[in-house]
Amino acid sequence: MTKELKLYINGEWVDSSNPETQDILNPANQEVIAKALKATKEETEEAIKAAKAAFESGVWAGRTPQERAKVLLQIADKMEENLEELADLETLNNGKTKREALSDAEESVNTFRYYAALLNNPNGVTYEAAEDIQTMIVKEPMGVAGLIVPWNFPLLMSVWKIAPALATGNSIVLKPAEITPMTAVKVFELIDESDLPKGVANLLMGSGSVVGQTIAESHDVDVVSFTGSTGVGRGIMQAATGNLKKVNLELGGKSPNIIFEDADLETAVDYALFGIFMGSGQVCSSGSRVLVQDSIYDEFVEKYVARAKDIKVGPGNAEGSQMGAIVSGKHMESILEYIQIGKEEGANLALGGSRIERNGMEKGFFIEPTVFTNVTSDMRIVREEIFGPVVAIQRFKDEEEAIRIANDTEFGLAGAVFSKDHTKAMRVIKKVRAGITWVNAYHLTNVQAPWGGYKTSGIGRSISTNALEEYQETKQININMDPKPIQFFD
Ligand code: TAP
Repeated sequence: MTKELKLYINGEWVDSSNPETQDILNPANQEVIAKALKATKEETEEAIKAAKAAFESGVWAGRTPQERAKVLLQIADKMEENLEELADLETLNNGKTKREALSDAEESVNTFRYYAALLNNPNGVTYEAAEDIQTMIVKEPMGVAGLIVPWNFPLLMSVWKIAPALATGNSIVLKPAEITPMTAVKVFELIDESDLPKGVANLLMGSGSVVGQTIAESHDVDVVSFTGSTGVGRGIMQAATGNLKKVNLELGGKSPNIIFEDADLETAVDYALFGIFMGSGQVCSSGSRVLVQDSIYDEFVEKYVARAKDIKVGPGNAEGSQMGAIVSGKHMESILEYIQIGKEEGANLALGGSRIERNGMEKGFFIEPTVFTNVTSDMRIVREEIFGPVVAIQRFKDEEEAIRIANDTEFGLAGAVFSKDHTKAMRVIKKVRAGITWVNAYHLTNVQAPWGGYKTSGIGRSISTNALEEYQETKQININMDPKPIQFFD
């Protein structure tokens, strides 16, 4: 029988009054793998109320950092024990390869452990502000954190929010993307087995327009952390104005990957492939614009296309698959539409461009690695986020032009530079207006480094110590060490 995914409110798995359910599909073959309940507005409000009551009772916020760390480590251990299952569920529901899913699952465990470790550090400052006045700066949890997650990294993006929000003593309400709830449900099953008090963590499946919007608008939610598209992010920010809740937005990108003529060509080609085709290009930080210096452009393209042609596309759980499925039929259509737009705009389609419907991929959503060359900055395939395995390779003359083209975008999420001249590479990367950057690499990152974008790519930072601040209030306490009248009106 198909598994039914229930809502998790106030420490219980519960039904919804909404008779409508969401079929959860395997994008590699369109098989229904589960049915998810869809929370109503009232049920969303109920979950928020439960989170608020748990926060106000102090069952979690009132625990010592060491006690909270212990629970985070418990959750990490349980996730580690279930690593294979988490990875399999992610592959099944999102379409990514098992290798990618395993790496996400391992990083999720690391993330819980990292925040547990941070809790053992002193947090706060105290200083003598004036004679007999000692000032303390303390950090406090915000209250209820609304966490809204996209479908491209359903597990890792959930954990990137859950771990710092819980570490800092908040209660949470998590909404996964409607089409990819499988791993979030598994994480909550593990949370349910841990010592986290009831009501602190709540999980709601359902639509963005009902559940997501209710979270963003609720006056009982104190901070909303959202990862998703720039368009929806704008709406979240507007919805948050009612109670002026804190907003953390991780949004889209159209990131430049600049390859200079003095780069190690093999390395640059290799990372430029990894930069866009990892996750089938459904990665916010993808290097979807490769900028190559004129003098090596043709050689680069030749090598790049030859390597891209060899990428083995296939079901994420099939032996040898290097690039998995696109998450949904709807998203696949949107990518194919962009490929058509690219052709009509006059870009040269150097590789791919079609859906794959052979070799066991007949029923799934698969797209060939697609390479456009001879593109210009005014083309929509260069300006808009496609969020698929489609790369645009553009020419530049010199350093100045590379920087100008790189920054000619509304986004500012990521960027990279390839050159053996480290001084030049540093000079250029410092001028790229983006929050996540690399020199002679792409996509490599770690939980200790803040993640987020400039410009329309977002506000605030995920992971690292920065993420603690996203879920904390800061208070100054001024202590009079020698209480006597101030005599201001004498
Ligand atoms: P969105 O359509 O923006 O959806 C993201 C989440 O927001 C989903 O849970 C969605 O729910 C929910 N949502 C939709 N409408 C909402 C509303 N009115 N109010 C509140 N929540 C709402 O993005 P997506 O298609 O899932 O993901 C792709 C986008 O995310 C890309 O642009 C990508 O760049 C971006 N992304 C960015 C990052 C970082 S770190 N910057 C990471 C991953 C993805 P439903 O699923 O129910 O619609």
